[in-house]
Amino acid sequence: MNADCIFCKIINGEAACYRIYEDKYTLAFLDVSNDVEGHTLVVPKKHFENILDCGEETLSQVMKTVQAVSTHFTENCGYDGINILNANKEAAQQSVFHLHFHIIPRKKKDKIDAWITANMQENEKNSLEKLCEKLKL
Ligand code: DGP
Repeated sequence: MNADCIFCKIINGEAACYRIYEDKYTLAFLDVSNDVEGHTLVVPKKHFENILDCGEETLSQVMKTVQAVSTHFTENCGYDGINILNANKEAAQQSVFHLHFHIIPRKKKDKIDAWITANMQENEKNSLEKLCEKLKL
């Protein structure tokens, strides 16, 4: 529990939300933006900033709920697909620093483009070979 965290307040009932699903470890609730129909956030009940500090067990509990809610949305709620989005750290446009995954329900003809747009010119790009050398784990 982090006293300054809005998602911790939602989890412990100090702040309101529209709950979609809850279990011992996780909570899924509608994103306040209401920008895409059914836009839902899945969070662990324990406070972690993001996937870089949360540990495997928490991540797997959260992903289990992401999968359960996504399955429910596609099988029972009339959506044709799902995007899962997640931001880690400010540079990646994380704005609430409590681990969360966005579930974005999709319909065949909704015209949403959830894919990242390229930000580099062709001549600025490293070859995949060089990138692989730099990045492989
Ligand atoms: P991100 O940029 O990935 O950190 O997304 C944070 C999301 O959290 C953003 O889509 C808006 C949502 N959000 C922020 N404050 C609240 C709140 O008080 N209630 C709910 N339901 N959602 C919130």
